[in-house]
Amino acid sequence: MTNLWMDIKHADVITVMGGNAAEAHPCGFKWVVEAKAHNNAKLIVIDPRFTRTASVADLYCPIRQGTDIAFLSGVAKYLIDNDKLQHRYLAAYTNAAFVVKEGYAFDEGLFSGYSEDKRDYDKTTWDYEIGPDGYAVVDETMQHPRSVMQLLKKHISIYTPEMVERICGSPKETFLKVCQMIAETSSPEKTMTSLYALGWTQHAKGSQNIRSMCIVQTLLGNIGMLGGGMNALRGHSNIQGLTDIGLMSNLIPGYLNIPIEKEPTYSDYIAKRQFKPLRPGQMSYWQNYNKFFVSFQKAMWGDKAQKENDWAYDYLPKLDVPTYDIVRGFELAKQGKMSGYVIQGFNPLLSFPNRAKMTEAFSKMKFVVVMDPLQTETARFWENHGEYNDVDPSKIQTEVFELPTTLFAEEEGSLSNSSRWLQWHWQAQEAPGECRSDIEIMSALFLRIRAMYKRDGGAFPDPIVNLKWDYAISHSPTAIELARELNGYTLAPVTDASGTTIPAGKQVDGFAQLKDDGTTACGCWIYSGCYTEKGNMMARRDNTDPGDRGIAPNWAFAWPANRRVLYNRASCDPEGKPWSEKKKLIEWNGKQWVGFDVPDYGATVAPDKGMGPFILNQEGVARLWTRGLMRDGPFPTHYEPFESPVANAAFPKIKGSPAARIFKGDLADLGTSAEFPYAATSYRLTEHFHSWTKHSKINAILQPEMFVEISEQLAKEKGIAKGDWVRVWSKRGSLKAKAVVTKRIKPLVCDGKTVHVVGLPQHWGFIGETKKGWHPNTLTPVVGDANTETPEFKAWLVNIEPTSPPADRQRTV
Ligand SMILES: Nc1nc2c(c(=O)[nH]1)N[C@H]1C(S)=C(S)[C@@H](COP(=O)(O)OP(=O)(O)OC[C@H]3O[C@@H](n4cnc5c(=O)[nH]c(N)nc54)[C@H](O)[C@@H]3O)O[C@H]1N2
Ligand SMILES: Nc1nc2c(c(=O)[nH]1)N[C@H]1C(S)=C(S)[C@@H](COP(=O)(O)OP(=O)(O)OC[C@H]3O[C@@H](n4cnc5c(=O)[nH]c(N)nc54)[C@H](O)[C@@H]3O)O[C@H]1N2
Ligand SMILES: [Mo]
Repeated sequence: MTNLWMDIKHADVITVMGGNAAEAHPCGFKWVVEAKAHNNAKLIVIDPRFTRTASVADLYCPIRQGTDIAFLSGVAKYLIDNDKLQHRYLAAYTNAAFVVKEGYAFDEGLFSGYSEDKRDYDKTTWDYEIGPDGYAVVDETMQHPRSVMQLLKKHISIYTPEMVERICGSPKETFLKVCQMIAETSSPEKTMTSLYALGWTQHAKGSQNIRSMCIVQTLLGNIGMLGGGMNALRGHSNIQGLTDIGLMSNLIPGYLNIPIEKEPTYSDYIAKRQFKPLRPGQMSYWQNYNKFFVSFQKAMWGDKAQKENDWAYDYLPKLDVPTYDIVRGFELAKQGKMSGYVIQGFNPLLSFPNRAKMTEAFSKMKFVVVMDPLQTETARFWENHGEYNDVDPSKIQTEVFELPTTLFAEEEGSLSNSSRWLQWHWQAQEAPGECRSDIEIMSALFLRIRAMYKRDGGAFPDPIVNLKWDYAISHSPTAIELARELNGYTLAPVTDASGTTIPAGKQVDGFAQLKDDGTTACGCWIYSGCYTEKGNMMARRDNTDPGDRGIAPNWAFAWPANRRVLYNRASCDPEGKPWSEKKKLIEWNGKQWVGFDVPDYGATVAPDKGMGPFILNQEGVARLWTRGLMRDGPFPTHYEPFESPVANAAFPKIKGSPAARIFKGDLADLGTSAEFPYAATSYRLTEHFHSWTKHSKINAILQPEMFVEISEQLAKEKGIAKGDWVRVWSKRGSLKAKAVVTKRIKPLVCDGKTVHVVGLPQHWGFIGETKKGWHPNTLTPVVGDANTETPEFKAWLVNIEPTSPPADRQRTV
């Protein structure tokens, strides 16, 4: 979230699109209810299904899954055509006036530089024109034909209300009502918050779905504002923490990156990351990258990371491909090139796409280690469960090790929530049986591996044998020890910007004190400030909220620097005065920035210095056009899902997202709308959490078995009655479930064709207290988002027919 949960209460308009917050975030959703009750806020829900969130909306608009870019580009066009823009914000805080380099082009759905063979772009032309002064060229009139504003107008010109209806199946009148409600917030006094989750991310163009709304929010001046922002409602209790800590093959904690093969030396690596300002007077905060990086290396390898060995740069792996993401991992396993998998809190046999492929991949591995407090289908992938898991164990040689772990309530530590708050929690009870915490298991594993390397040597044992591991009990580091390391500490006396000298061996106050000369260590720079000399900031529980801004600065710790609303400098006009007194977050008092939140800006940088509010960006402003930063284009473009019921009405030649990676076998596994005419999607229910609550009796009673939701119209066409057993199948697999025939799903008309939506909730498997059933991933295709590789779980094709119950569910008379 750019903003935070409590901030939603200040919104004037709330758009839930690409998520179902009432169902999946029922506790956080109370802030939506609060905004409706006390701020006269209007709730808009845009979803293929009439959801629990839609049931309390002021306006519900149906949409075909996978078409949000067309819809939101249509909204942006409406705002521009009807002059519903926050003009001063647009001119001062966005790149609307920047001039793009000659050579950049967009034609028939493709940007300049496309290579069909590589399914990738050469992005050389995706940049600004650079003037003789070394800075990006700006045309303040925004009239230059290559200014971002003119390019944007042209790019979205095709998304008329008629085109939106053709692509999305959203009735034109409802679409226009949505536009009008959203347009109200172009006033500096009014804000809209955008709440989204997987309905946007789980598409081959997931990141661009989000970008589309960023464009809308930027045109409206809603970023950095109270009750505004782009707010990703996160998944598992610590999934925000997972991304922050960089648990991805291409990341280092704090959104730094793992080097690539083409960066063999530290100087190659760092030259590409310490971005120089693109406008006079900008901050470009990533210029501090080296301080965060060197401090990270010191936290990892202590004395072994020295200036002389480039801070142990050689200890880091160098990627030969963009990522070793999970999709690639299972592809390699299927090809017999990945022989083992240590799985920690993950049940991929159910939660990853194309079950048949997953089973094949697991069957080819030598070993699988499952660390989990519960039994999972993944740990039992080799076991025959009749038609629910029809495998032959005698043909599977994979060795499976199950290591029982503790659950969050059995340990202390911190969880990072969607608001970027690091919240400490305390142990509630002792763990049962022989289970151990994840930390203890990983530590034991590490200590044994290190001992083997010390004993036997190897090609390059240095990164492992030299890892700094100085915890009081080496096989059991405590959560506090780890938190202190993430915060960072001094290794020698350090003088900060205010001239204060901090002695060696002290916790730093924040990332501003980190150095690139080896005198500080820090595990994750954005978490710096969470555990200082004052103690555990994450354990703070003072909910005092001056000015009722929803900020509560002394409750837990928010990254970065305990800042609650990102880009909050943009809540003031260029002179430093809040756009709206009612929505004041910070202001310039003549000497410094003061207010309810920690300023996201140089604390004493005066407004007349003209520094932009988006201080991490080289240009200091928000990007309507993203240069070469996205793999699939600087503007979002409507592409159909890889399996789609209709052709692309905007760019008929293009199938799927042109820059999304897809492996050969997975491409061959795609079906067509002739064989599989219905548009399927998958989603959650409040009563279950993924596949683990099926172990709990109460949840199993509340939602005992798998079902499939279809419209009354499709049910009639297919001769399916409420409660009948149906078979749903795709090119990749087949499952059985009971039919729920509902008014909540209605057929859509897209480009003159009736499209039926088939909905599959995703909480059942073959073990646990619930009835045996299938996960929708028996059916889903393997293709990921072009930028993140998140699988396209939300839009694929199926067929459906009435069927007989599974053998164990047949009634005997
Ligand atoms: N009770 C409960 N809560 C949970 C979870 C759980 O399992 N149970 N899981 C947690 C996790 S890990 C996550 S990531 C979050 C997910 O939170 P959400 O994303 O809110 O959950 P989903 O049910 O996947 O909802 C997606 C919604 O998007 C809609 N949708 C699908 N495709 C599209 C599309 O192309 N466009 C639009 N506009 N809408 C679309 C679906 O109809 C559905 O209503 O929930 C978290 N909360
Ligand atoms: N078709 C379809 N597929 C999807 C999605 C979708 O919307 N549609 N959503 C995707 C999303 S957003 C997500 S997040 C994934 C979820 O996919 P998974 O993460 O595979 O699903 P969970 O069932 O939540 O599995 C988490 C496991 O962690 C275990 N666990 C809990 N606490 C601990 C702990 O402290 N330590 C350890 N070691 N284990 C623990 C639980 O017992 C559980 O078995 O599914 C994805 N798959
Ligand atoms: Mo998730």
